[in-house]
Amino acid sequence: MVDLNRRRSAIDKNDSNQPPLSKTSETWITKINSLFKVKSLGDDIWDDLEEGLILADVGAPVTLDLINKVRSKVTEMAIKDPEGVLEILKHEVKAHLEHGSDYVELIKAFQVSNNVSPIVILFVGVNGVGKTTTLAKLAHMYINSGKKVIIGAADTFRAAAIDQVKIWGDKLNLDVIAHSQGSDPSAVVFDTIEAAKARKMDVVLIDTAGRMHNSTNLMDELNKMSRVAVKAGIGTPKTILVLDASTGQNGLQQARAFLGSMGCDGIVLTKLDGSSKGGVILSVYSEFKMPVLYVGTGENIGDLELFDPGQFSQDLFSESS
Ligand SMILES: Nc1nc2c(ncn2[C@@H]2O[C@H](COP(=O)(O)OP(=O)(O)O)[C@@H](O)[C@H]2O)c(=O)[nH]1
Ligand SMILES: [Mg+2]
Repeated sequence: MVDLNRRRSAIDKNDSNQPPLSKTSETWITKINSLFKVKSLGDDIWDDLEEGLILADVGAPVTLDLINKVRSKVTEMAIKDPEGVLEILKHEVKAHLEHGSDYVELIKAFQVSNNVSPIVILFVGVNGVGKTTTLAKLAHMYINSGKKVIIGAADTFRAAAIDQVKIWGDKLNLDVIAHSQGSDPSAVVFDTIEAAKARKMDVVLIDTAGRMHNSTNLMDELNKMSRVAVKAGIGTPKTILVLDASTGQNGLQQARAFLGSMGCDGIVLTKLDGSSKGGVILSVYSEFKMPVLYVGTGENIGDLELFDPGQFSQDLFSESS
């Protein structure tokens, strides 16, 4: 079982100097770590490991894949000591999170160079996952690296959604292009891009809705927003899919259904603080064929981190956990 008391105390320590990702790891990997704190390995180890990974939200396919890989390496290398097996597990988790060169290419895709036409990023995902908050956090990151950012409030489903973007815009001192509630989201995208070109912006961030007010298909609408950007002459926009880690495997399925045939260019996994068991991060690639780009670790503007697979797998199995 996942130790919720320990989890809570980790959250209470939120403001300590501990790196946020290690808070996530404290719950489930503690349990898995303890499986290997024995003198010799029993026959139950693989079943216990499987249970531990599933409880940690890793998801059955990835769990089985990981265990198969670890088992065959352990046999091949004739490893008998528990610590040795744990080392193999760490190595396989890291390899799984890195996915070869995919991750490095991904980071490059979101780097913005000056003096070229602005990059447009659409934030998509089901309701409540943290799209708007993530947009604001990413805006903050781009501002900190000296980029000029403008926001389009294309979630026109609720007036409150438009207000939420405006509030972030005020806080960050950024221009927000907004129309009235119920208006055409693509028109907002068009106006935001025109404003971006006129004001020589580097980055255009577009907030979108998780659903539509009318019978229009949301996917059609998102595709239309993309076409608007292409027509405006600044190339195909990038799409960031936002996922909520606290909804675990269900959240991944929901997002997959939501995304349908539409692809995405990057994934942000939010709410890795809170009650998230974190293991879902290992299933993201299997579902979307894309590594996680950023992780959200709180509700504040600074609570977004570039995901570092090497560091994450270190944290997961660190001695302090
Ligand atoms: N704890 C935590 N809360 C988050 C995070 N990201 C977003 N939220 C919260 O999740 C709720 C929904 O976020 P919002 O950005 O409005 O979601 P949207 O409907 O997808 O735009 C808000 O209360 C946010 O403060 C995160 O990384 N950690
Ligand atoms: Mg929103």
